[in-house]
Amino acid sequence: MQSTIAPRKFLGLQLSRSNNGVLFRKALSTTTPHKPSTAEFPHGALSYHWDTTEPTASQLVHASKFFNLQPPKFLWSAEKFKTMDFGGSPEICFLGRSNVGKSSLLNTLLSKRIAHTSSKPGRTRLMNAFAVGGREDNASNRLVVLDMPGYGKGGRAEWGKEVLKYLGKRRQLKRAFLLVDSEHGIKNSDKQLLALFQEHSVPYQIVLSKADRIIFPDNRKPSPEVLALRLAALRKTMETIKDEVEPDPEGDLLATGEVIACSSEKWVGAKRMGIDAVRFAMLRAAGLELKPKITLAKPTEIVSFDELEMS
Ligand SMILES: Nc1nc2c(ncn2[C@@H]2O[C@H](COP(=O)(O)OP(=O)(O)O)[C@@H](O)[C@H]2O)c(=O)[nH]1
Ligand SMILES: [Mg+2]
Repeated sequence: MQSTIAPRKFLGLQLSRSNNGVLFRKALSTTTPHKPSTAEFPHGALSYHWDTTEPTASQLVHASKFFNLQPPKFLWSAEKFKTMDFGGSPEICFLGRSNVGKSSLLNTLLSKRIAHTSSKPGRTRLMNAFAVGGREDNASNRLVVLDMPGYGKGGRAEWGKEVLKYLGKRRQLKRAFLLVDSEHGIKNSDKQLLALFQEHSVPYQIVLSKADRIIFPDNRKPSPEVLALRLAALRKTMETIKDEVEPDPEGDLLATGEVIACSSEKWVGAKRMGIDAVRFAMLRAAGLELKPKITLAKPTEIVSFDELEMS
């Protein structure tokens, strides 16, 4: 590798002298990809909680460690519900239209390119299961995550049948995560799936994918005003989704009262957009999240009303 000393800038060119004294030049990119620091980016604005508590900083750190302590394990692939392996660990699955970013998100969440991704819709044809956390000999602290075939363009009806059986019958399933494109919102095919969740009493949650396309569409640092406008647009999408999944606030609710926007591709400082928040939501769905310590109040003597000394 060519090491350099004392680079100088001149007319948009970076002049550098290599170790052997030869001058070479590099064009200075005028479109340097923007890498905003964590401090300047309001990560919390990527989530909208109307019926859940926001995770604390230590819960997010715990979630990140849970997913990174050891590599995820591929468990099984199944085309048919009846050929799926049984297992005792809680399960969550990712569903959504073809190309919405399910497999990419899974790879990012699991910190490994373990699920197959493609720019062509309909490439995930099987239900694929991966294990996160836990140990070989102790599956109790383990989460099983499923990547599912997509529907819509590129999806196939017969896979849909098996996915439906899974949704209706799988006891280990704790929550289905429905991935919706941040730019396009909920489509008709998503609505059909929402109706199926209701029909089969499947708890679910919406996650918005590809949020980088809304927040950093040109991959450059926006001014604080522009960033605020883009975050407001994202918030509006999340509020619309709330209305779509929760038409009757008094009804029998299967929807988790939160939406998280994330990106599988965009780093903001040392973090990817929304990824730890999604990890936390997955753990909370399975009851594996870091629980806040509850400090009990000191027992106090209960005095009946009659015994109260009135002054
Ligand atoms: N900009 C952007 N593109 C993404 C993101 N996630 C996935 N993609 C792209 O979307 C396409 C489909 O992704 P994939 O994960 O295979 O979608 P799936 O069919 O739902 O599993 C691929 O070309 C990905 O590179 C994201 O967070 N941001
Ligand atoms: Mg896929």
